[in-house]
Amino acid sequence: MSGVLDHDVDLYSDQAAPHRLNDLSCAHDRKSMFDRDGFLVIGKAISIERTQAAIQAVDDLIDGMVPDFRGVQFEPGHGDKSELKSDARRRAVRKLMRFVDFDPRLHELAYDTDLLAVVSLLMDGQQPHLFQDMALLKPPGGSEKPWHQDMAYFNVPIDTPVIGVWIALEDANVDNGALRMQPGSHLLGPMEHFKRRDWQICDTQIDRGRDLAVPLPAGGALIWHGLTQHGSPINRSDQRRCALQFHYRPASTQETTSEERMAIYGGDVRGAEC
Ligand SMILES: O=C(O)CCC(=O)C(=O)O
Repeated sequence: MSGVLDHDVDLYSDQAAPHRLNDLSCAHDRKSMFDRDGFLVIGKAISIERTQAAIQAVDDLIDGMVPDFRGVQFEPGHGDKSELKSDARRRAVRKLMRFVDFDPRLHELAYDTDLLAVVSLLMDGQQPHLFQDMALLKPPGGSEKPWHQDMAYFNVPIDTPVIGVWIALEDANVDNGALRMQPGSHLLGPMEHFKRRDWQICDTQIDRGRDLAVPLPAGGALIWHGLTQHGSPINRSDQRRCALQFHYRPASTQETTSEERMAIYGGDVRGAEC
């Protein structure tokens, strides 16, 4: 659950990450940077035309143009969602879930061969399998996504090289909720998570002031390791910040259980303080 609750101002820094690769082809000789930092920033991952087509696809799904699609989630508040007119509805949506089989424009981005080649490289040559797709819209006033590790959400063995790919469809900047990353934090291993403002790392466990913001132009991408600590603050601007997020794991991965996952990540389960 995500709420409208505010967060400490110094929980997220505005200092921008220093390294940005031009395009996906540049990632091929930057695996050592990924292994060190736990993420790579790509200035231009997809063309303007494909970016605009993807935004249109997202807005079509929000507008109900695909009748069988049920994956729309709203920000808290906004009253009766069925009463919202198109523009207000687009500005009230928090996320879309599981859309790749409902729109070919989004499907082709998730299975883009240049992107999958980079993902495979970061998995040491294993074959990537897409197992989660989301659009994260962060409208004006949209909620924080507190600090977390994606691995705390997935029932996979702890050493699985899960790779997250986040593609900005609209410009992301420090005011509208660009992602924040803790460089090198994947090397610290799994962190206990707690149900607080969301399923998250305890605020007191965050190394404040060490994190880097990742502003991106539309069409840019951020690619990270499943253990890299990351989050995004509330959108304090009047601009929406729409992004696609895909998660890949090796095709050979054997699923574990929620109990096994909670034994590793479940802070409350173990009676830990937060
Ligand atoms: O897009 C965002 O603001 C947060 C995305 C994220 O960190 C996640 O869903 O794992």
